[in-house]
Amino acid sequence: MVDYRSMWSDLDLDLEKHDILLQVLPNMYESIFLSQENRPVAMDYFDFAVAEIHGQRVRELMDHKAGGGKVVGLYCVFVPEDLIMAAGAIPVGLCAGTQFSIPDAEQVLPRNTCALIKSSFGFKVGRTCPYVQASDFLIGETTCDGKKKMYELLAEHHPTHVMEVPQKKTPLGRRLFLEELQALKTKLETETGAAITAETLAQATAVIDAKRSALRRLHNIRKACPTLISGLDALLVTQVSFYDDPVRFTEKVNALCEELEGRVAPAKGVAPANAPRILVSGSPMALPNWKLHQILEGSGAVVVGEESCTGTRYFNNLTPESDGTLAGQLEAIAARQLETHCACFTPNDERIEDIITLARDWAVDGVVHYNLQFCHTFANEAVKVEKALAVEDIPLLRIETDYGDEDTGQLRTRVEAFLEMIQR
Ligand code: BJ8
Repeated sequence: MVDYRSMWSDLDLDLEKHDILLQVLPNMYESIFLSQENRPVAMDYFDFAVAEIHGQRVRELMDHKAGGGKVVGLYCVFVPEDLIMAAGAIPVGLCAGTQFSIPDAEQVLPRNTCALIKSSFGFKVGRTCPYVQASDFLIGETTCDGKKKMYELLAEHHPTHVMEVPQKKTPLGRRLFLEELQALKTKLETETGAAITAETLAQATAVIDAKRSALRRLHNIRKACPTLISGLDALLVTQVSFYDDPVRFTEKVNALCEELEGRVAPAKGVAPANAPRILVSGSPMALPNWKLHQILEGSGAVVVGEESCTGTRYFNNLTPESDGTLAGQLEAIAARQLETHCACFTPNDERIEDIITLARDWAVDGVVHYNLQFCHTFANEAVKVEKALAVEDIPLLRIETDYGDEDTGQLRTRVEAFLEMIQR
């Protein structure tokens, strides 16, 4: 086994606390993922990517830095990875999905803040995430109020650039976003010393589109009945996409898809054909947040899709054709990013249409609306989701939770009652 301690020490991690985190993860992973039956062999790579999450991938980032490259940390899918890559930097989506980092955050942030915000902030102030430590700077965004105020505090601990995301997709909002991308381009060029050109940007966009296409391919495979891959595994693949090398990742997802496509004819599923099919919709599930999927699939359902930023909102949109100039490419990227139907927008009716389309096309028996506690945007939008699904006669279960275990028993009881109601 490779010893990464000196690398972690160079990154100024709190080694004692970090050891505790590393002790918890393998057991948790083994009981949730490795115990699943009929798993595709190609999931081996993703198991490896998680096992080495604080090891090999961080080493790759450090090697890149040693060669003069930069690493840029992000918290939201509105930040375009391809623009960062076009400047020769590596983008990494930062961890924000565990209770482990929350006590550190609560020393500073109000307790009644969404768990995702607290978890990401806690990783920085507790010095337990090698990715944030390896990042030369962070890019925040003005999506929800909690996040944008947290970034002000985060900037006291780590260089942070905040880009403005409009609240409405009006012509004015679109112009603002395009200007924000131009400002981000300038920032990236200043930090990296590299010029972003039409060529470097086209190459980077092609890499990101290929990654998204592979994830879309996997998502489409989940239409099959019986289901060929568990929701837990599919969610894990999307979570890994935020920090892994994009070219290698795309290859591995396509290999997984090939294996799964070979399982269609023999109908080699991971659950019985009559298992209730669930679409999860709502707040993102940042690594290692597997709580809801674990409860749903542990209760006999299969999750066949995630309408979330760790799901379709991340990979559904490819970059529209541009005229090939740098200005035209930036416009295309802005258009792509603004197709993200996040609850931070008003109105955001496209998201409701997305949920209904997914529910129909993936033949789901019910939708579970997942809301992180204290996330007001998704909580309020859930009212509209509920009304729209009632009109379509699609059963809905609304869940509000955080990263703790205290409500697991209660959630399981509610999930089991829901599954009984929708049982085929
Ligand atoms: S594009 S969903 S990744 S902002 S859950 S922190 S909204 S209080 S995460 Fe998000 Fe970008 Fe939107 Fe997607 Fe705030 Fe809500 Fe917490 Fe949230």
